[in-house]
Amino acid sequence: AGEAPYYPRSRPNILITGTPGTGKTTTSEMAAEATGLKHINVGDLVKAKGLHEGLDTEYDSYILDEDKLIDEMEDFMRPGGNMVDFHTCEIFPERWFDLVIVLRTDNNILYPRLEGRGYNAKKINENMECEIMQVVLEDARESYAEEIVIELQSNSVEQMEENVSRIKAWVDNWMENNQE
Ligand code: DAT
Repeated sequence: AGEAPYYPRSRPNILITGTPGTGKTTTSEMAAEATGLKHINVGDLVKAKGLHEGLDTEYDSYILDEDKLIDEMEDFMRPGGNMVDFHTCEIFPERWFDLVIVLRTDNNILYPRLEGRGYNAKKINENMECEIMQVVLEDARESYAEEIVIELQSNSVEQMEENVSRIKAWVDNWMENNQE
């Protein structure tokens, strides 16, 4: 297969990833509002457009059709300007993203968040283990250039606000450095 062509972007694409419950959707919505980038909730997109192969009843989650998802996203990712929110990061083409944020939450804070969502015990345990083993962080470091992957703590509202400010500052800086 040939190398994918590189398209210069007028605005950056940011990936907000992390274990479920770490605050991706809340942070992405606030950061999208602050930066003018578009919040793309990939889980919602998968459901709305049927980009899956049905429900995994054991974990009560959809089985992704990755090829369909990438095809669906390519057109709006190419020009940039997206704040992409998803718990998995290694399925996307590396060239899509200018910044990858991995949100992290302490065990004693994450557990009640997941319980509060009404997840079954199996799903809670699976997600707790994912966070403890830093699965998403390691996947991000394997899938993207080291210098674009940033780990941010997301335990409190104060930290979330700080994270949004950092993302906003990063976008402002990118825009300044990427003007034609
Ligand atoms: P995710 O999209 O990663 O699954 P979410 O944004 O839906 O997570 O957040 C899950 C719940 O936890 C939601 O009720 C908001 C709350 N929450 C998330 N991040 C938080 C933070 N940094 N401080 C306090 N509450 C937070």
